Amino acid sequence: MSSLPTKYTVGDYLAERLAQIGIRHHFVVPGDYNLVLLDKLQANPNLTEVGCANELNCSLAAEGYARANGVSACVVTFSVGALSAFNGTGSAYAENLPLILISGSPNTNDASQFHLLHHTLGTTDYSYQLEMAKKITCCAVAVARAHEAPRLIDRAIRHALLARKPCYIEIPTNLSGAECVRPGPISAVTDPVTSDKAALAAAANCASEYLSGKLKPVILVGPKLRRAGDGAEQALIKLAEAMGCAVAVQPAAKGMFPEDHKQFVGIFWGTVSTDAADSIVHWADALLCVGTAFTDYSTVGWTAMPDIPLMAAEMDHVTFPGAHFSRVRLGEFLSHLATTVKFNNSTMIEYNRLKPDPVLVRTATPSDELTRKEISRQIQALLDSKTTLFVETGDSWFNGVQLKLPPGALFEIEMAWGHIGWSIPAAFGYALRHPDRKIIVMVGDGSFQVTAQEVSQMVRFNLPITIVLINNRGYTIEVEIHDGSYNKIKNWNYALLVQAFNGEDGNAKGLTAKTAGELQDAIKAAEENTKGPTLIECSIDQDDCSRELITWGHFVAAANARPPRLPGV
Ligand code: DPX
Ligand code: MG
Repeated sequence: MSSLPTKYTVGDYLAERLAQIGIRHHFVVPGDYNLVLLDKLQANPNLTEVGCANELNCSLAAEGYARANGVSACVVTFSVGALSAFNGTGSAYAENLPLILISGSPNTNDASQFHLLHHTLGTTDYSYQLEMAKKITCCAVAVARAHEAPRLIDRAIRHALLARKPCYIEIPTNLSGAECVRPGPISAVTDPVTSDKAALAAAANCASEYLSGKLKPVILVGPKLRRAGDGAEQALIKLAEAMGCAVAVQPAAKGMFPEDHKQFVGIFWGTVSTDAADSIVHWADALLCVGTAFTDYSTVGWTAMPDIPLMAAEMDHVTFPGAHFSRVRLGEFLSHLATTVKFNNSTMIEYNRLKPDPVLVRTATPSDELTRKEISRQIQALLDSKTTLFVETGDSWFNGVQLKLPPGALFEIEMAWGHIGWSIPAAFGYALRHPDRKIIVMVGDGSFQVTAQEVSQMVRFNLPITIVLINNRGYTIEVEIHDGSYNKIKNWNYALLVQAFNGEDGNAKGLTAKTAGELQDAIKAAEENTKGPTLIECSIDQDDCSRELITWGHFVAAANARPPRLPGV
């Protein structure tokens, strides 16, 4: 094993910083602009290189790794690589994940000599990639001289860690091996910004006062709660118990408040909510929104946007009706508020009166044709405290959101960016960091076709991920929003395809299920396959989709179709 260098280069500097912030795997696709850099990263004993099939998948694998690890790195070549990796970088931005996108770039002499170069636009201005990266990262830097690398690398990484957003670092091909100083203390990059004490106390007092003047408070949890880190999830449980009120959770935050907690009242997703969460959210006279994200999708085409003034506790500030406090960290705010707030369980009392009875789920007989409901019933039985469930854009969102998470089970969804195909590379990246977890992916046929190659990395790394592929022969969610012949796709033999990825030494299994009994057998086989991924192709009727998807689709379609508003009208 190589050891840390005595003489540092730009590449060594970057490698050491990545290792120091807790990155153990870096995702790469090689190209001649980044090869020396890849050698330097490889030489660091604390980093493991993970090659991906293409840069889109590479960036999405890093996105998934950041979900598991808190931060990740994706290393690509100039333009032909980076422009594809921008997609996963966009996801990391929308989903609040610090992904460090690193791109090799042309030799520093080429721009001034007006050379035309391969992999570029065929003009002699090579700044375009940096300019593009600025729009989709919180900090984009291009190293132009080796002595500037430490300052620029540290600045980009620190910004990403603080903002929970991606950053971009561009390193010319002739600078990765150029000498530079060794890294200084890592605390200069990683030390968090703590709350301003006065602002924190004022925010907590203001919130307690506001809440004490209300009769029906509800907490609504959003996806930025987990992204905030700093113990925010645990602090929220303490706050909820101090308040005693109902706690509803947005779909993208499923699992961020324990579903077995007695104050959990379901997933608030407007008319497609679970457990009637919407009836209690819309009854509230104060809504404490913790890291929430209100989008057209999460508000069901704006039909479920709460119409009372909102109290918003964000990752680094809080805003109430009539007040705003900057530099207040979410975890600290929730902990502080838990000590000052008054107990008021009126919304829990009401919720317990109106909550629906548990739905009785019918168990299919083995010979019954497979249905969406039966797939959900069987997946539900698989979930345990070690499970992480990935749900892909499509009906898998709705089917997944309705499952009950046992304590310890985790849930991953990419609802803000919504890139079909995300779940395969993201689950792969996540699994490398959490090989101990039981990873299940619910994915549709259309989504699978986008990034199917990354199953081959699951094979390469012997990861026993279970992929439940729901084959409804097309883009069903799009059918519900707006139908057309473009929503039909070419059918594949998915089970055979994943076995093709085995080459001569892999352990992937591909199985098909057309009946309830076949699915049961396939799940058993998947559990026995501990040395590689198992894909179960579940064939269901084209029209077998959730009531929730249809309802949601109608409202989203209506929101999409609003005519342009004329100025002044
Ligand atoms: C598209 C979507 O088969 O799932 O359950 O059949 O809908 P369902 P599939 O995986 O199909 C997905 C399909 C085409 N969305 O219905 S959700 C538009 C879209 C997107 N991302 C990208 N391109 C297009 N979400 C990268
Ligand atoms: Mg489909």
